[in-house]
Amino acid sequence: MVNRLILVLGDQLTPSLSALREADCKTDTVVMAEVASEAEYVRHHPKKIALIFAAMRKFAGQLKQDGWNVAYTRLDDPDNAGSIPGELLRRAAEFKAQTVLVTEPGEWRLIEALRDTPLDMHLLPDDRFLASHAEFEGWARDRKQLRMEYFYRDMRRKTGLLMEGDKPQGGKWNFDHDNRKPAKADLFAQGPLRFEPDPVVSEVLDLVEVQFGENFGDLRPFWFATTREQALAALNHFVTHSLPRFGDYQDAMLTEDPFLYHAVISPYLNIGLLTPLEVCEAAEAAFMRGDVPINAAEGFIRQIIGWREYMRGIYFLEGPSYVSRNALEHTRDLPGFFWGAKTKMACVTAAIDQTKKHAYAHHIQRLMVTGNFALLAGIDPHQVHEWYLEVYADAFEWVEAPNVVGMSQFADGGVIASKPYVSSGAYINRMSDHCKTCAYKVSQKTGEGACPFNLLYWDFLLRHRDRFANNARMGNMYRTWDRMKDDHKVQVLDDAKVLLARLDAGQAV
Ligand code: FAD
Ligand code: DLZ
Ligand code: SF4
Repeated sequence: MVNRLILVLGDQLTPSLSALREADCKTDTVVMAEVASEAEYVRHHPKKIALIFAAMRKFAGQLKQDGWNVAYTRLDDPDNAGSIPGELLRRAAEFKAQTVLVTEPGEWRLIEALRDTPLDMHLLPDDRFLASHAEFEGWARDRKQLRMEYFYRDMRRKTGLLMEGDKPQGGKWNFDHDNRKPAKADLFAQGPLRFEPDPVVSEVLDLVEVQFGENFGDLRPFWFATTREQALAALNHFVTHSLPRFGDYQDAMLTEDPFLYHAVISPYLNIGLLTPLEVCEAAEAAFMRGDVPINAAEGFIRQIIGWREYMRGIYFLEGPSYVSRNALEHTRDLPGFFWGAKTKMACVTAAIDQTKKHAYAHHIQRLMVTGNFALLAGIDPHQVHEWYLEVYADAFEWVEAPNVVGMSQFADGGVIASKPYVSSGAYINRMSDHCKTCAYKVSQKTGEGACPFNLLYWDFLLRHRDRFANNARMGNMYRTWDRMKDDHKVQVLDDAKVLLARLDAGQAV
């Protein structure tokens, strides 16, 4: 009998993982390792590291109870080789094994590192996702534009979710039109289910505090789910309390409420504690019972079988160079306020404070506040990419990079987005309560107190006029600009220049 190692990574904590399905618990050894190379290749938020280590330890414990041989390496183990390939080589020598089974990692960096080892490496498809690489490639082939909406419809047909025969429930594929309600200050949402640290979590928190306490982000209070049972309870809590209003307030932002009606399950989905299909089935069942309206159920399911799958498809289709794209040739450094330095912009302060506290910000904050600012200001997209990869508990490259490099920064030149996601302060004012307390005035278009988003919006559009002027979805913006008085235009662009110069000089904006 050949001894085999079964590698299970920190974001592969799913009992039905393809590598575990292929393995034999009587003869194979599962290898799991907390390693410096994964924890340090970017400076992850301490909460993200704690989530992964605690969930890994508990998953390993469960595997042992289920009868598996598990070789688990803790970060502070003196024999720890410091990297996944290093740990595999060490365990291969220990167990006299040459063959490794592993479910394909979600990052090119690690796929390449595994392929480079001298071991007999078998990479199995990650079938926790609905669409295989071949299926996505087949869908993308011969299409001029890779728009998510059409991919999503195929996934609805494939899964049968919210389908009546071959027709979508409610007569429409997409109910987004009903999902644009702005935030009201008295909006009351329960927020996510929180879990008290148990001894395993507490031990991990102490380790992370010592090893990664200097990284950006608050380690405590820590309340994430770290087992499948807890994650299922968090999902159930969301479906009961928040899903009914998820659709209505999906794009809303409130200074005092980071979570609103969002699910806060992406960290659990992305490390494997939940599977996408079971999450969608829970939402569909709530709709069928009459507990949630169609716009909520459809909107939520679209995020998962549509956007989430589509992003992964793009990441693997476009290849390892995708993360380095910079179609708009943006080179400015990321301003210090992304790391907590002071900014007078109330919307940015709220998004970054919440990120620091919770390793979480919801989609519109990521896209229309921090992402929008970085794009308008012309920040180097690679720095933006690394920031997002570091600060969010749900950030793994297969999903983070297409969202940041593609959707948010347009650095892929339009593979994902048909136009850049940019807006002036008016959008943020409509969807949030931030502008009421801001040092800047959202209604002011020029001068000292003008909202920076108002100034940078036009500066961005003018900088890139050659590229975007003929984009059918952007013509209106340029026509609005062309109708403005010349002296106003000069003032806007001069004020934007001053603002960018202050940013470059490291002054508070
Ligand atoms: P909800 O709003 O409740 O949505 C439900 C689920 O839908 C999420 O849990 C998630 O699994 C899925 N989903 C929604 N939108 C997307 C999307 N655009 N791409 C993929 N899945 C989606 N999501 C990540 O999981 N990891 C990331 O690193 C990440 N980086 C992002 C960076 C930027 C610039 C932007 C604009 C979006 C990013 N997203 C990322 C997508 C989205 O912001 C998060 O999935 C969402 O905020 C997670 O919180 P939630 O569980 O409360 O989501
Ligand atoms: C993100 C992460 C961290 C911080 N630490 C570990 C670790 O110590 N061991 C491990 O197996 N995985 C870790 N991960 C998750 C990997 O980085 C992840 O598998 C790859 O980025 C591919 O998605
Ligand atoms: Fe943000 Fe501008 Fe509103 Fe201030 S005024 S909160 S900077 S959009």
